[in-house]
Amino acid sequence: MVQKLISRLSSEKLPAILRIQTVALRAISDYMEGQNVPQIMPILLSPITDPLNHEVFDAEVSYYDQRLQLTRSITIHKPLILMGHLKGFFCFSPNIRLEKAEKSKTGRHLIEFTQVEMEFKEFDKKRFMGFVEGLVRHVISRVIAECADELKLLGRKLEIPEGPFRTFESSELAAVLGEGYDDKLSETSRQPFWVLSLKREFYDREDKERRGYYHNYDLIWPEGFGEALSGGEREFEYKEVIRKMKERHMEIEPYESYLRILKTGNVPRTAGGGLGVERLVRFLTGLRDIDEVTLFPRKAGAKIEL
Ligand code: ASN
Repeated sequence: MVQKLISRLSSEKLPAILRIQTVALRAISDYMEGQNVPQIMPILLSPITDPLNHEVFDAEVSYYDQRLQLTRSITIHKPLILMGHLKGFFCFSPNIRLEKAEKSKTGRHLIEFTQVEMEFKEFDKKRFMGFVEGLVRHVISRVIAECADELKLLGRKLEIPEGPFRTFESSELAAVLGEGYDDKLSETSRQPFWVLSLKREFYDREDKERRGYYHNYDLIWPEGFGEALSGGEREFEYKEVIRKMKERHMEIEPYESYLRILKTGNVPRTAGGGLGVERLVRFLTGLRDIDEVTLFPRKAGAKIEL
């Protein structure tokens, strides 16, 4: 096992991967700054975190008489940050998700990863999707321009995707392709695409006139690289949030402060999402397994040695 770690850290691919990652992260920061979007620091501990729409093991710590969770995402916190004068923000947000071992098969699930969290006041899904398409095109064009040697070493050919990206309704894809429709379509696609309206966590907005329709989206990488980003317009009304929490049989008590803030009516309508950094690097480098872009193994189910 130690030998494997040694060869992994000595691989000639590593400097190339890290150079591409460095250029990509700088391109993200530049794009945000160009659009006047400030950066916030991560939120790592909170009594509440993303319930997610799949099961993971708890990652909790005790602090005096409190139980704090290591954040699985900061999605719940994001709209609250926009209660005042801030119009939007982004964050390189590290997350812990103690995934079940079966997730290792997807090639894109880590138990420790970083996502680019973004959230904007007065954005609807269309505006957010346009913003993200600009971001993706900017990042890819920077990597093509600045990392020719590294891409060559990795045998990776990248193209700047044309916009606007195609959009598909999840229900239509499911009817044609069945389970795993996003991965199946990703395999045969040459360009990133969006999947709309997925039944997900309580915080994504459900249409009041059309129950069961969610104003959310996933961005999917092409060439079989699968999910890149998920996000949505948010539920910002107390009544809707509480209804959806009950529908999902969630324990309400830990969310008390959050709910009290919603009840004041100060939380604005927002839209946002989170773009996986390691998934982005995996796509840019063309490496098939997400495990190849991290320094130490952090794959679902992996034994953590160092
Ligand atoms: N951060 C994502 C969002 O903004 C969701 C997630 O990480 N589960 O919607």
